[in-house]
This record gives sequence, structure tokens and C-alpha cells, in this order.
Amino acid sequence: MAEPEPGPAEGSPAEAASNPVPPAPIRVEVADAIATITLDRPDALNALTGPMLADLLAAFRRIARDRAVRAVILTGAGRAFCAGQDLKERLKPDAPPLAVVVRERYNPIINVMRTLDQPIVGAINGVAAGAGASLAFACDVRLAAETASFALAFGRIGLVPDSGATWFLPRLVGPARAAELALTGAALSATEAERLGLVARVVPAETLAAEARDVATRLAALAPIALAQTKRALERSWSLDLETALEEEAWRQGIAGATEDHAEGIAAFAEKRPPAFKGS
Ligand code: T3D
Repeated sequence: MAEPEPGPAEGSPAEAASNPVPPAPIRVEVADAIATITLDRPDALNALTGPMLADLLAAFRRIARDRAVRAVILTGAGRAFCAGQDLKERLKPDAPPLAVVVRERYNPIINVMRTLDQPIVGAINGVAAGAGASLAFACDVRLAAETASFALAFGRIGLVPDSGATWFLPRLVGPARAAELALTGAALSATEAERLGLVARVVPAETLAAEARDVATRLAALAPIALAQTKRALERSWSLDLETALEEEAWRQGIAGATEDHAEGIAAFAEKRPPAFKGS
């Protein structure tokens, strides 16, 4: 009897090639200075697995270093934006402790999003639940499809809102509504989210991608250093008194005012033409 053909040695490049690890479902497409990140696991409502979170963090870190990218769009494939942590992954016997997961997988993503120089447009195409809602809150500008909804679903599985949810929500909608939403986990429709100021605008589902692209295109045409400083000033404002905020604005204006882009902006205004900002 013939012996079976020996396979490639375990762990060898040949074995890796014959058993390729399926790519983590994060899609990143860069075009016209806009990076579009799509959470692409529609059958599980884009629930986040460990490899997905690692890829999402890597994608944001790459974008942070890429001066050719001037704006980012974050969206989900299919009918959901993101249903938060993949709960089935949590059932695995080797699932890491929750505090470790939050500290090592989620928090770095929220931190990189909030410190990114480039503005992030969240195109919230469907339900954003649990950490999926937190990802949406961490975007700079949120557009929601009529079909979108938000739910701090943590309480229903005996958890505490995380990934920045308890920090963003009171700042976005005020303490009273934040407490209600965080404690009850009640779903918020796109229309209610707009009324509360949680999203900038609600648009028909079929035009969401185009509208998000339009906002990102306008942001990508602006002066990158001024945009980055604006993001930082807004972020810092929460923890500053007015006097310090005024001083920080003056300091940031000094930075923006010393850029070639500012000179270009003034020249373009005088010459009645659109400015061509270079990020310098
Ligand atoms: O490690 C850690 O846990 C720390 C980090 C925690 C942060 C968190 O995000 S905790 C919160 C986790 N998320 C949730 O609790 C939300 C769970 N999902 C839902 O409550 C519902 O799916 C939705 C309200 C989002 C949508 O409901 P519905 O009726 O439109 O859809 P569905 O039928 O429930 O889901 C469709 C499929 O997606 C279904 O798969 P199946 O059964 O057809 O094969 C469902 O299991 C799957 N899915 C939805 N959410 C998740 C999920 N699979 C894994 N994990 C999910 N979070």
C-alpha cells in the first residue's frame, strides 16, 4: 500500500501557503487622499474578533503615518455598522480576561482614532451596538443612514459600557440622556440620535456612502495641520477652563499661522481661486 504523500513541515512557509489564514475582515481602500475602512463581516453584523481588532488598529496606525491620506471614512459592510465584541469568541475556553481585552485590544484603537491627525467620518450604515457604538462615537463626524441605530448593549450581557462609551456619551448628548442610554441599553434610532446631536445628519441609506465621501472629500481638501490642531483643541477643551483654552487656541493659531498652507490660503483668497494645501 502506498504511503500518503508527506505534507509540508508544520509551520514552514509551504505549510502556510497551503493553509492560508483567512484575512481578518477589515477592508482598507485608499483613493483620492481618502482611506475608507470597512468592517467586513456582514453575516455576524461586523462583530469584532481579536484578529479584526488587531487589523483595525494596524490600519489606523498606518494611516497615522501616511501623509497622503487626508481623511478617513469608517463604515460597515451589509446591514450593520458593528455589533461590538464577537460574543461567540468570548465563549472560547482560551478567551483572555475582559480587562485585558479592553485594555489591549479596544483602548489602543480608541486612542489612535482620537489622536489621529486626519479627520474620521463615521458612515453609520446600520446598528452600532456595544463597542460598535463606541467606535462610532470616536469618529469626528458621524453621518447615519435612516436605518442606523445605536445601543449600549453592554448591560444586557452584564457588562459596563467600555471603549470610551462612558466618556463620549455624556459629552455628546449630556449627562441625563447619557445615563439613561448607558444604564438601560435602550436602542436609539437614527432620527433620535440626530435630535440629540449624536450624529451630524441622517441621510437615506442609499446615499450614505456618497454623502460620507462628499464630507471626506471636503475635509481632504482643507489644510491638514490646521485640521489636526482643530481636532486637538476640541478634544482638549473638555478638560480646560476658558482662560487656558483661550491661551491654547492662541498657541495653536501660532502653529497654523506659520504654515505654508496658511500663506497659500491667503494667496488663494486674494487671487479668487481655490487653495491647494500641501500639509506643510
Ligand atoms: O471581550 C469583551 O467582551 C470585551 C469587550 C466588550 C465590548 C462589547 O462590545 S460588549 C457588547 C457586545 N455586543 C452585543 O451585546 C450585541 C449583540 N447583538 C445584538 O444584540 C443583536 O445582534 C443586534 C441588536 C445588534 C441586532 O439584532 P438583529 O435581530 O438585527 O440581528 P441578529 O439576528 O441578532 O444577528 C444576526 C447575526 O449576527 C446572528 O448570527 P446567526 O445566528 O444568524 O449566525 C448573530 O448571532 C450575529 N451577531 C450579532 N451580534 C453579534 C453576533 N455574533 C457575535 N457577536 C455579536 N456581538
